[in-house]
Amino acid sequence: MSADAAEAERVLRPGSAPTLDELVQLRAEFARFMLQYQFGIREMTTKIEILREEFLHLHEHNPIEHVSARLKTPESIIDKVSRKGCDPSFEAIRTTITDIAGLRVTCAFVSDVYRIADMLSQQDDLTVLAVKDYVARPKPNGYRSLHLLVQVPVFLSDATVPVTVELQLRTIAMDFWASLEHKIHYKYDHEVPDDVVTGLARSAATAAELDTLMEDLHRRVHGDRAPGPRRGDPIVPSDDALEHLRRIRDGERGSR
Ligand code: 0O2
Repeated sequence: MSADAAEAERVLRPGSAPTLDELVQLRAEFARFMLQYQFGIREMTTKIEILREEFLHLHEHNPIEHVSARLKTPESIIDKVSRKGCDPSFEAIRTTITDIAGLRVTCAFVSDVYRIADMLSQQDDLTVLAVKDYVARPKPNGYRSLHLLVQVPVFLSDATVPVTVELQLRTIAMDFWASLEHKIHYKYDHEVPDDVVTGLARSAATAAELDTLMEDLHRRVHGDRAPGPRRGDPIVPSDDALEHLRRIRDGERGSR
C-alpha cells in the first residue's frame, strides 16, 4: 500500500479529526480509487462491444441487444459500507463492495445470456470470481438475471490493477420486469403491499414464459442455426455480411 493510501485510510477511520491537508489527500486518493473502476468499466464495455460488432457484421443473429454501465456514486458506496458493516478502508471496500463498477447486458434470448457469459468467461485476461445464476434459480420475488463477478486487469502507468466488475446478463423480458420492480420498491420505500408483491411474482412468471415462447419461435425460424456459433467455432459470415465484404472488395466503401 502506498503512503498516500495509508494516510487516506487513516483519515477514513472514524474518531480522528482530519486536517485540511489530510482531506485534500483523501480526496485525491478517492478519485484514484474511483478512476480504476471507471477504467474497469471501459475495459469490459470494449470487450462486449467487440463481441457485439463481430456478431453484427459476421453472423445472422446478434445476441446483444443493449449494454449499459454505471459507476456507483460515492454516497451509495458509503451507504453500502455502513449497511454491510465494512471496515472504512479502501482495501476493505475493494473486497467487500463488489458492485462499484457494474455492467448490464441485455440479450434477446435466454440462450444468448449464457452464450455471452460463456464467451466472456473464456477470455484469457478475465477471472470469474463468482457466478449467481438467478435465471436457473430465480429469487423468491421472481427476479431473474445471470450475475458474473469478474476481475479485469487495468494497465496504469506504474502498475497493473485487477478491477472487479459486476456483470448482469438478462433478457429483454427480465430487464423489463426488474426495472419495474425496482421502481415499485422505491415508490413504496421497500414496504411493498402484499397484492403488489403477488402481482410482481405473477408477472415474473409471465416474463419467464414469454422468454420460453420466444426462444422456441427463434429456434423454429432459424432452425439449427438458432443457437448461433459458440466460441471456437469457425466463423461463418451471413449472406448479408458476405455481400457487405464483396462491396468493400469492389470499392463501394460506405455504401452500407
Ligand atoms: P443497484 O442500484 O442496481 O446497484 P450485494 O448487496 O450486491 O453485495 P446481493 O444482494 O447478494 O449482494 O447481490 P446480488 O444478488 O448479486 O444483487 C446485486 C444487484 O442485482 C442489485 O444491486 C440489483 O441491481 C440486482 N438485483 C438483485 N436482486 C434484485 C431484485 O430482486 N430486483 C431488482 N430489480 N434487482 C435486483 P443493488 O445494489 O441492489 O442496486
